[in-house]
Amino acid sequence: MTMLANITLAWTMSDATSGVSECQVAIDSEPWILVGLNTSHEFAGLSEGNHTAWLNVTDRAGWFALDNVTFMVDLTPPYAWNSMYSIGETYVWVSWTALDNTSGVADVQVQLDDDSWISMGLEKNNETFSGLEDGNHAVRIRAVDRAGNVGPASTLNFLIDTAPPEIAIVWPGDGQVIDSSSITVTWMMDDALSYVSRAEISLDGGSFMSAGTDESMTLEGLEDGDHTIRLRVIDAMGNTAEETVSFVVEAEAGTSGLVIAAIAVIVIAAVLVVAYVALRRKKTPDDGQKKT
Ligand SMILES: [Ca+2]
Ligand SMILES: [Ca+2]
Repeated sequence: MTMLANITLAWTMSDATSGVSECQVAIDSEPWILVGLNTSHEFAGLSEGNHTAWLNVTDRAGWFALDNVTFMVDLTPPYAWNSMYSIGETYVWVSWTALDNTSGVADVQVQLDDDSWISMGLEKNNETFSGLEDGNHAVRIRAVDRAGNVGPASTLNFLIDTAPPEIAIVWPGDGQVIDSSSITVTWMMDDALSYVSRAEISLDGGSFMSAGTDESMTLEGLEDGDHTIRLRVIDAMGNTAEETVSFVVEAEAGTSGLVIAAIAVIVIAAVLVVAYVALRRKKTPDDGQKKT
């Protein structure tokens, strides 16, 4: 669909001696149109591009004066788009490119969230918005052409997240005594603004082992004694939360308990045997006396 415009040509005229007789107007190379003593005329259906409007004013003596004006019809809005961006901890940096194939770009305007549009002119092609609060934000960029047409906005949606994830170690409890050399550490984690990227576990100051997005990790071969586990959870923006839990492993204590019980049984059995032998020894002399 070809877009067309209606343009009104307006003028002033005077003739000090005989007075104006009549006016004629023309557009580009079209024929002259008689318009009497009117001082304006609308040219309908002009296509986009450059045009020249002509005015010919004749006085009663037959003298005439010519004038013309050249102008452009621009009905196509310009375009602006976000070409690059960078999102920092509490800021966003955006750059843009703007284009208008008809009259040319006159201004680029930028808007943060619901703030007012800011004119950037043609000198700048980037802007930084800093001090942004946590949450979702949007930067919109649009261009205005020399005819005043406002182009569509190009929108960059982004998230600012400076809050660490929420975490809690569920197992083991702090100070807990565990009778096994194997332990499954479990925890809960969540991130309100972005998402949890990964969890890591360190045992007794050792290097962190990634648990991915799991909420548990089994550690085996723990020696008896005090142990410390550090849980580190990292969100999508690199914010980190840490929690530490200390516990005691007494895996060997259970076995020694059994050994003590076994020894106790043996001792009791030995005592019974000794008692039985003693009883028999008491009886034997009597039997012997009876026999002799
Ligand atoms: Ca345009
Ligand atoms: Ca977060």
